[in-house]
Amino acid sequence: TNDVRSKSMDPACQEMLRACEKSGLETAWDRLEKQQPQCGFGELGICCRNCNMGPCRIDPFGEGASRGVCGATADIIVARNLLRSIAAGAAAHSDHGRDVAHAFQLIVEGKAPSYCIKDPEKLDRLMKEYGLDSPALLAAAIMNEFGKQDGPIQFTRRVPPQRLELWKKLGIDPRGVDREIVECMHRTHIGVDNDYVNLILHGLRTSISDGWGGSMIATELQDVIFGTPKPLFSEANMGVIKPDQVNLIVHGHEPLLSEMIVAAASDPDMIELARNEGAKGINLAGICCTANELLMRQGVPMAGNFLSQELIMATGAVEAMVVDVQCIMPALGPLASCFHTKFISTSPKAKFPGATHMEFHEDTAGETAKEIVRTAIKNFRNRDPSRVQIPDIKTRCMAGFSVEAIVSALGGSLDPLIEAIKSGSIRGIGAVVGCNNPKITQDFGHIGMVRELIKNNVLVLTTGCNAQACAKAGLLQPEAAEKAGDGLKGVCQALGVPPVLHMGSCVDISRILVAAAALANALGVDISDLPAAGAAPEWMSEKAVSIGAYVVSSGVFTVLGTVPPVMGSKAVAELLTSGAKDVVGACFAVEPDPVKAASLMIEHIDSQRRKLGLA
Ligand code: NFS
Repeated sequence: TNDVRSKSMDPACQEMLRACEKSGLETAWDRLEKQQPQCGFGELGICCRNCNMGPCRIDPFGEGASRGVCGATADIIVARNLLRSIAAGAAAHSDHGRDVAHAFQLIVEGKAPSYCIKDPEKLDRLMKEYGLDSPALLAAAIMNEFGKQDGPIQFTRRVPPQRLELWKKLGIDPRGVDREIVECMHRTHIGVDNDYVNLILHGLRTSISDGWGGSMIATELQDVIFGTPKPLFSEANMGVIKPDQVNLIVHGHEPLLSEMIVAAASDPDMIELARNEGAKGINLAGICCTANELLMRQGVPMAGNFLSQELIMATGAVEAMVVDVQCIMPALGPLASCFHTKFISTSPKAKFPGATHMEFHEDTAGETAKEIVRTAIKNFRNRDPSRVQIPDIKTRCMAGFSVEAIVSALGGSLDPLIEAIKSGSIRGIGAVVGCNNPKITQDFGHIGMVRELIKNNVLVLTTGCNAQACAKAGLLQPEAAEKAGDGLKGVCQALGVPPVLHMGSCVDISRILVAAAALANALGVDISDLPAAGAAPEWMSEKAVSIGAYVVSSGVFTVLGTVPPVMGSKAVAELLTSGAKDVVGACFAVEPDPVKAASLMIEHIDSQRRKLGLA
């Protein structure tokens, strides 16, 4: 039991980890153990496989090779590897954004009959922002952001003027989403960019095309199509899985598919079919950012975050786990074969061993969703009740805090928030986001940091797997205000909101950027002047690398809880953790201890307050 406690602090996950151990089911934690010791060169970022003269590696102790065959030093290799990670992360977010933009275009053209426009007001606002007067023109203009050659990406113009000037001066105002990502691959090819500063500057540019480009496009158009989130209540953790119903778990990232499944699962014909099969109904729950998307707009409960995925399947009560793209462990295939669970892949971009592929296309989305739901229902009779174990643990949570919802909760403007910050009842803002990583006890980094921040009157904005960790730990309930410092507590209680505001999925970190820009503009300062800090306490994905880069590029000091593979180059590590401050007005810090990391954020917030002349 001591052992499961070091793996996860979530009691439901602990229970399932024990169950897996007992039945000999392997999980990510076991596989991490089998990887020990992990490659030291890889950890430091000083191995290079970019050409076939290699693979090369640099001796970190200075005794062996100090250059690769081409002559690349540790600085060059580390910077190139970092750039490729940013490219992959930005590509993932932006390809998601492209899919949404494409769907939007089909909807506008009347070619995706399963969808409609749920937020026409937001659509109007976007048309105005683009200076266009028809949805078709807007769709074309947004699609064009990806392939643009010379910029600008429209949403980058949402930043305060000082920030835009700085980006232009540094040459990192992105020219087009795809162009920057392609250029990452070009520059890191053998014999192209071999200046670590030049490489990293392009990394910043690419990441900006993600945060203020691809990700923001995904968020904005998802709001237009599926509705802009409003505050609502739901539940989180494995206790949302129901023993007497067909359990359909949606996992991945893009709401294009999962929203259709929500609709299909509430179809009376489907519910009747489920009853005929002996189930009391159809129960839908989410994992990873699909969960966040469906929670934010539909109140669908969340079964768990990234490291919960295998454990949720291991409950034996899942009729179908439906996935699209990103953060889906290929381990789910072999695991599904130990149960009756159908593991269903849906994206032409993401197939998995052991999965049934039911390909999803916008024009036939509703039909495919129904077929998937039917498959899950038909599978109910194959469930083996003797193998079902569902931890009886779930927590109430409040979500749905889009920027629009926050502004409306504040009575129509951000002024009350600004006043609360000025008066010091709210000391500052902490954006805490990102993954789980089995190198850190699941949720321990998230919860330790968030608790410390709210205790010190820092209002926390959350997305991604951090939001789910907070939900599971009860921090997304208005009652959690009790755990906040007096100032923050008062504000939350007056508004009836939790001290930790769930703003959505990881592409929805774009909402945090929009909020930061609005706050900065209202105060007449740059984002880098705000009493705000970011953190990713348990990050693991390349998407998180891109996020970290665009958050820092936007001017927000950011603390990472797991060590990025850059320590093999003193120069790069120093640029990221201090030099960047003189370039973009913000930098990274690395601190695995969540309470210490929170202190770094609070110190930063306090020094920003002093600079703004606030007590
Ligand atoms: Ni974000 Fe969402 Fe979670 Fe990490 Fe993966 S789900 S897009 S990458 S693991 S926070």
